[in-house]
Amino acid sequence: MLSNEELEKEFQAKIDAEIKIEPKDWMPEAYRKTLIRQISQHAHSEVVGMLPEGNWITRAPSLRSKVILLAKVQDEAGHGLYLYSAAETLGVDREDLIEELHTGKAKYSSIFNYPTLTWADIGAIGWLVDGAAIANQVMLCRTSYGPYARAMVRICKEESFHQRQGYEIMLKMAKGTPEQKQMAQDALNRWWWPSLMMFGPPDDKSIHSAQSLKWKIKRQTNDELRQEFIDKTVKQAEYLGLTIPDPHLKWNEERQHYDFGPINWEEFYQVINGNGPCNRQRLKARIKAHEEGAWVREAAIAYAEKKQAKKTAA
Ligand code: BYC
Repeated sequence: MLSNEELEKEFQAKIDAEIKIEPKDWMPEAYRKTLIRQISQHAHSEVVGMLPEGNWITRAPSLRSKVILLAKVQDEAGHGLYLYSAAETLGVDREDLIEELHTGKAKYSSIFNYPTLTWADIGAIGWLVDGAAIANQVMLCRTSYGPYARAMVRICKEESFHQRQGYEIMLKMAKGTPEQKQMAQDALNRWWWPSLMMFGPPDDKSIHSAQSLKWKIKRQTNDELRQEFIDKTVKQAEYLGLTIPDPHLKWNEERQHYDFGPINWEEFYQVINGNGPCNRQRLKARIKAHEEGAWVREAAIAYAEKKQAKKTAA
């Protein structure tokens, strides 16, 4: 029988050799815990993320835009389901994870605590929020835990469609009437900085990064991904004829990256600690939906049990 130390050595060797870790493989308890934390937070983000966009389904400006938005919001629910299922392979119960969200113990992405004030916000979410999500999630398609990596492949394909949906709205508004262009600019002004915060605290303040990089749960740091996102998005804003609300934004020839201004980390910590503009509203809406959906879960379980009983009797 191998000692814990030997098991850990074998585990790290597997990671270093790019062999995926699967649910029944031995893994350090801290690896399991980190994954449960990250995957469940990710699942919660997908589900809470339906709220700011769902707010605009009944007010979409055309049948076409309504159908597309409806499909996008449904995709987010699907992402939540793949991710809760991936978390369950680590030996946790979905109900317990949801309970942690509802009691405020578990985090979800800071970005969904901001309000969607106009239709242009739906464009900005697709363009910037889904754009930032893709930057982060492409890396996660190569994460070391098999079920998480496989879920991410499908999620990324759908997120690319979401990003296009948002950019199309922004393009239409930015090239529309002066009022429409102003709405697009206003949405960019409000969503730009919170989108940069999605990547998490700066590397020297990120408590989990070093270990997660060693275990290849993460493949790039928060700051690397944030920079990649900025570099890519500046050109897209230029094409739209919109101005990114950062007077310090400037191409740095030496670094071959854009320099950017200071991020308000005080605001970020306020938001992730429950004090953002919409935290209470979001949790209230999720709890209400969960309570009102109890009969659906009970009916699904009763149906499955009935089917199983029939099978056993046959
Ligand atoms: N918001 O040590 P760090 C979507 C927390 S949904 C809230 O760097 P880590 C979409 C962090 O959890 C996109 N909390 O952590 C859906 C930690 O606190 P705890 C969601 C944040 O894990 C619908 C503490 O700060 N994407 O795309 O190494 C519609 C220290 O941070 C945030 C994912 O969830 C934040 N922004 O790195 C449209 C991706 N940032 O847990 C779109 C998966 C940090 O110790 N997650 N914190 O209490 C990840 O890749 C990583 O967890 C993060 C953070 C990069 C987010």
